[in-house]
Amino acid sequence: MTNHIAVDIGASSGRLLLGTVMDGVLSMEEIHRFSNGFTERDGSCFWDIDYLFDQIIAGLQKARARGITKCTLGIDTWAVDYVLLNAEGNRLQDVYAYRDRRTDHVMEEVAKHISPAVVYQKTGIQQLTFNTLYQLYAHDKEELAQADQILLVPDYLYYRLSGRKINEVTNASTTQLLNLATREYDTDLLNFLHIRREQFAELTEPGEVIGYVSESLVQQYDLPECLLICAATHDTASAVLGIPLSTDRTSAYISSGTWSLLGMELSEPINNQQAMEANYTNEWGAFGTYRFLKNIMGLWLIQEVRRLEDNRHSFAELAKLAEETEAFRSLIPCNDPRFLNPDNMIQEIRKACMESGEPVPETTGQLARCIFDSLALSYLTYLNELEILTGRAVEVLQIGGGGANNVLLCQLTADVIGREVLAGPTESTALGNLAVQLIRAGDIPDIAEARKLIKNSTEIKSYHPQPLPQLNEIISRWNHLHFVSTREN
Ligand code: LFR
Repeated sequence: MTNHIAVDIGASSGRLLLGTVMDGVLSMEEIHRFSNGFTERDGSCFWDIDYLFDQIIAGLQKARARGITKCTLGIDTWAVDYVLLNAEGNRLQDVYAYRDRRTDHVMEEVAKHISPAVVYQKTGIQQLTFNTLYQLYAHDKEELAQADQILLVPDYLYYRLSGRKINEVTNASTTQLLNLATREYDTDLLNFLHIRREQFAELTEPGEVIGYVSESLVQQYDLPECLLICAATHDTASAVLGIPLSTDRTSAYISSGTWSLLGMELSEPINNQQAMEANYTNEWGAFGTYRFLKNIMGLWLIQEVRRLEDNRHSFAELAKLAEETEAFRSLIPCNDPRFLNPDNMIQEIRKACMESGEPVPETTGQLARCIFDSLALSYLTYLNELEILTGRAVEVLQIGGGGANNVLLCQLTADVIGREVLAGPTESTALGNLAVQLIRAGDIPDIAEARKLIKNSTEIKSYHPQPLPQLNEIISRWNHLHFVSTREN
């Protein structure tokens, strides 16, 4: 029996999970969990990357203490954020967090020099202020020129463990610098940023072997012998692999965590005018797939409310408070950029309601209810768009990630979209990370088998739509809010 370890680090927490396959069942055990978050310093937002590296080491020490002497290991994290290294392989800067406001108006600035339509035609990536393209444009020019290597966050963590520098493709595609046709970094975009190709590392596919955790680390910290496999290092790429997508019905997915990523797995990208106007993205997936999806603000909204209330309530309590509150009382256009990183999320929600004439949510329950109702309605909007853009009628919506635990949101989603929702697995990201390791190790042949294994090994709950009173009125109220917000942005 082989031990496989998934390092899965999200914007709010990280963990190491141990996966093993026995008698056709993939079981997972958490070995180590830690919190994550960016901190503000002098008005800028940064991740503590050394802390994250130390947590991986701490998790591996725990694995060793349990008697694990050998394992494979894969890493996934959020996307777009980068580390600059000098020629000695040392970091040149603190790692900016993507919600940092230095890119607030950069998209407009870049559009003056290079047309967004050209960028989309080349890359197929949606316009988000925090794409690496815009972050690098906003970066100190001198420092960028000095950088010997540019690695994304998981690439850097692999580098710290093994000494090898790679750019894993599922994550590299979120830079908005990869060309769909050449499947390489786009020369025009690199020239525009004054970046040389050599500043990036070799593009590497999920499943490739990176090497071993260096002997010096193994000795110093008493770690297991650990073979590093290149996972689908973008957490959303792993999450989609880890959702056992239906093979007999047309299904869309939501990877539901800090973000709600709503989309479809495709074998060809869609980068036509219509997709560009709707701002859908074609992120590269493992095994020749594309994640045709939309970023929706997601559980970040409720995470912020919770944080501002000093974490007084658990997420389960917040869902319960919402459930006890009047439904569809206040709605917000939750994908409006104003919610990306406001000074105070609670005030921003209240302000948005005041401005649009919606009743202002006062209590915690009303705030939570407003968030869940608005999210469910935004899923309907983007699901409808997805169907038009792909020309496919979606029969079932599959939700993976922490949001699959939220019974209220799952049922609301089913009710609003009028279709079955399949919720689970909640650990889809770690499962997708492990799936790549299992395929590489030869334990399973391909992703179709991996998904069957995941389906047999995890709990998936079905939600059937229930009639909602006055749904049509609610939808037109929502459509109006959504329309005004998209027109203004
Ligand atoms: C989800 C995610 C999204 C990406 C955002 C920023 O965790 O990776 O896919 O758009 O975070 O990196």
